Order: sequence, then structure tokens, then C-alpha cells
Amino acid sequence: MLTDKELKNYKDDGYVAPIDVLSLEEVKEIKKEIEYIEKKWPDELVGLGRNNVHYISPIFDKVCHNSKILDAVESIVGKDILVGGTTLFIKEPDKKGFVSWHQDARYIGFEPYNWVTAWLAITEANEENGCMRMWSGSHKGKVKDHKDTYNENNLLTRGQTVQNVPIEKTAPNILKAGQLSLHHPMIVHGSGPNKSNKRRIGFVIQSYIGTNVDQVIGKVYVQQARGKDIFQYHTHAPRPTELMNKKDQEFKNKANEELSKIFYKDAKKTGKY
Ligand SMILES: O=C(O)CCC(=O)C(=O)O
Repeated sequence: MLTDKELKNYKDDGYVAPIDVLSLEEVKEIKKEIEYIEKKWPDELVGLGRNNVHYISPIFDKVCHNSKILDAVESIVGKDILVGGTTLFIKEPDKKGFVSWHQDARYIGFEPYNWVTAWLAITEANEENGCMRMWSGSHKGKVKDHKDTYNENNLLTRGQTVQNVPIEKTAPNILKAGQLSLHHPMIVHGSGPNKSNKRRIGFVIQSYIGTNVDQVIGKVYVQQARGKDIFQYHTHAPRPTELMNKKDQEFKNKANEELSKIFYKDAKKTGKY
């Protein structure tokens, strides 16, 4: 569980970090899994495929159901928890990929906001390699206007951007490999390009939702992470028992097609993710 101080930080600032969850051995195993998938199935984690790798990999599935992560999440959303989706945010050292200032709540479609995004560092995340920057307290306002920029280096689907963010009020969310941060649906956050010579990898459970949370834009599949789902708003997804089982892969593709409809609702065009 989060300590009282951590929970207060989350409530006051809109995020809490760092939380130690995985050992270096465990993150090494995850990194190896990514590299193995990329080598054997080069198209699998590209574009829209970066979403929901936990449907095809037991190693990623295990992360989503990790009890240390769920203990922390339970402090925020309560004991009935669903995994509502995952995304791999990989920033290559030789690319200009960045994430514009945004609020997750603006496009994800989960309501009410009894949910939290869990960002797990698979490599360290620091100012040099483009860690997230968080605008503390910005979650207390309203959902802000976002401009769709469709910038090709933007790692968000449509380059959605909150403008005029006071940079001096933002802080870097520095994490060691194996550490987690939890952020509120409404907090404004973003990240710059990776200026180091190594990959920066974040595995993001986007998001852990309370069972009372509906999807108001489209359809989403979920896994039961803890407790009971008395609401049954969503179709429950299978859990993988082997890597890249054909049925699981088809399921991931189906889930990602639905996710794409949510992310691109009312968009003028689609991007590469
Ligand atoms: O990985 C990043 O730099 C940004 C990820 C993000 O925006 C999120 O997890 O909500």
C-alpha cells in the first residue's frame, strides 16, 4: 500500500514516485523479452502494436498482475481493480520522439476518473533520456483544450497538446529501472527527446481502472487484477500462457483496433500509432 505521505503526494501533486517494484533481474527479463519479440517478430511492437503486449507475453502479463504494483494502485482506486490496457513507450536514442503536454483523461474515455496510470521504468528514465515531466497540481483544474498537431515525432496518437504550459512549474519524474510512478488522469505531463546513446523504455499500464469505470468513447477489454467486477461494463480478456500464441495475437490485434477507434475519435487524420 502507499504510505499516508505517498497518498498525500498523489492527491496534492497528481502523481507519486518513485515506488520500488521490480528487481534488476526482473527488468532484465522484461528487456530481453522486448528484444526477443523485436528480433523474431519485427512488426509486432511497431505502431499500433506497441499497445497491449501483455496479451501476447506472459512476462508482461505477470507485470500487470504484480502484487507490489497492485498494492499501490489499490490505495488509489480501491480493491476492485481491472487492467484496462498497456502501452510500451520506447524512445530510441537516434530518433526525435517526444510526448507533448497532455492529460490522459482527454482521450482515453474512462469515466468516472477512478483510475490511475502506472509508468514502469524498464530502463532508467532521467532528464537526458527524456523522462516524463509533471505539472504538479494541474490535475485539480478542468480538462484542458488540446490542439491536435500530428507532429511526426510525437509519440502520442494525434500529437494532442496542451498549450502554454509553465515549464518552470513542471518537474522531472526521474526513475531507476524497476521503479514505478503513478499519475492521475488529469495531470498535465509530457516528455522530451532521448539525448542519450541508449534506449529509454517505459511500460505503461494505461490504465488500472476501478470496476466502476466505464468506457464512454468505445470498447475496451479488461483483465481482473484484484477483487470482483460487479459492474461488468467490459468484456474480460484472456491471459496468455505462452509467448505469441496465435489466438492471443489475434486478440491483441482486435483489442488494438478498438483502442485505435477510441484514440482517433473525431480526429482529422490518423498517425502512425
Ligand atoms: O513515456 C512517456 O514519455 C510519456 C508517457 C505518457 O504520457 C503516459 O504514460 O501517460
